[in-house]
Amino acid sequence: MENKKEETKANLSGATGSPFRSLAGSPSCQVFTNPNGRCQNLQEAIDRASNIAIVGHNNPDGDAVGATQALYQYLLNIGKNAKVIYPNHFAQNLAWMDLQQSSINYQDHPDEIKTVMQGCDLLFVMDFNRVSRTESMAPVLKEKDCVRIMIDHHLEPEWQDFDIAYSDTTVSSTCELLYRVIHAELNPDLIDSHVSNCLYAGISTDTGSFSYSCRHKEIFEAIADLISRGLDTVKVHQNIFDNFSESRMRLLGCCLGDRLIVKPEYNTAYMYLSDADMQKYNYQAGDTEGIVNYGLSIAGVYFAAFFTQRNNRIRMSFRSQGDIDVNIFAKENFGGGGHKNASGGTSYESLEATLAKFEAALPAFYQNSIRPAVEKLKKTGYNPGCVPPEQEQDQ
Ligand SMILES: [Mn+2]
Repeated sequence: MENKKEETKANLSGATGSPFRSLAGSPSCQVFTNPNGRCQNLQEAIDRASNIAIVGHNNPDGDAVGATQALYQYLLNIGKNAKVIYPNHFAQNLAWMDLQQSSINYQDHPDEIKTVMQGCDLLFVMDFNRVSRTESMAPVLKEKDCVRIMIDHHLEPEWQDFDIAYSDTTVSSTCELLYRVIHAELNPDLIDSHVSNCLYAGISTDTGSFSYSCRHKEIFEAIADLISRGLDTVKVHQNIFDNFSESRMRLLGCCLGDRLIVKPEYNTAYMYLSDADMQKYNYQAGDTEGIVNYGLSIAGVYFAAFFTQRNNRIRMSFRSQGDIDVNIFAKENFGGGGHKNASGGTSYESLEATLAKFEAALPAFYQNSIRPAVEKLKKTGYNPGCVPPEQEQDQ
């Protein structure tokens, strides 16, 4: 696998033509079938498999949990033996999707996961496109030799690592893409109410409750179809968004009340939480999810950042609107990256040094990106507020 890594998308084409095609009914979805792969057909791969492992990315979010659990339930519905695996914990408000409470995480159960991986003959990689996004679990995935299938919506997949890869960077979420894949290549009649609820969970969380990445009519057509298959939109919303712990709400209060810095001269706002803050508010997995977006909800703020310190490591989230390219900002200043409007990075410096570095980078970023973008936004008379799916490197 390692030497194959050198291959680029351009030279993956074999003598028989391009290994890329589009998904039936979804021209924006690229399907890669590896010319050197072990299986060319999704249904066939599932039919042949005895033990299936379904993996989500590190810090699994609503879309990762939704897509893995929807696929898991789908496979159970056809009598398949499958296991859902995550590198670490998901947030407690997503737990309802793991109906059987049978998923396992590498952080707590490394040996059990190694055993599952040894016995599996089909591996699904959901909501990420490079093995490194499973962090500490990556070596286990890297060495596993079996049929690998990726379904994902992020930029720049490592195509050659998969036998079949479905990639669409224009959809809202992996859950929306999985819905389309099931329709085009599997059996949509097997989408039951739980599959529907999980798919909707991923779609609604990756669009910030339908506030971005949802301008296309197909997303609502999919939801209409899911409702006819048993989706309960109210129940899913309540489970996810009205299910926070008291400590998460108080942590949010701390951010907004005491840790918010607004820089109107740069159309920028940022928040930070120190290790001590996280401890004081009894931080649990997922508690800081979405907090960065509060910065953007301030009038006149088009660039928001959020810094969280844990165990001497600082995670950064950047969000922007319009043409403000936080992918470049994250890359140039913090070696991170992601998307134009949603990026992240990591720092191992102190919180003070990291914040100082951020502030020092603001004037140049304002001149080069923020100011022209804001001028353009103002000319259009309204704020398009376009934020693509959340993806942060090093998350
Ligand atoms: Mn996603």
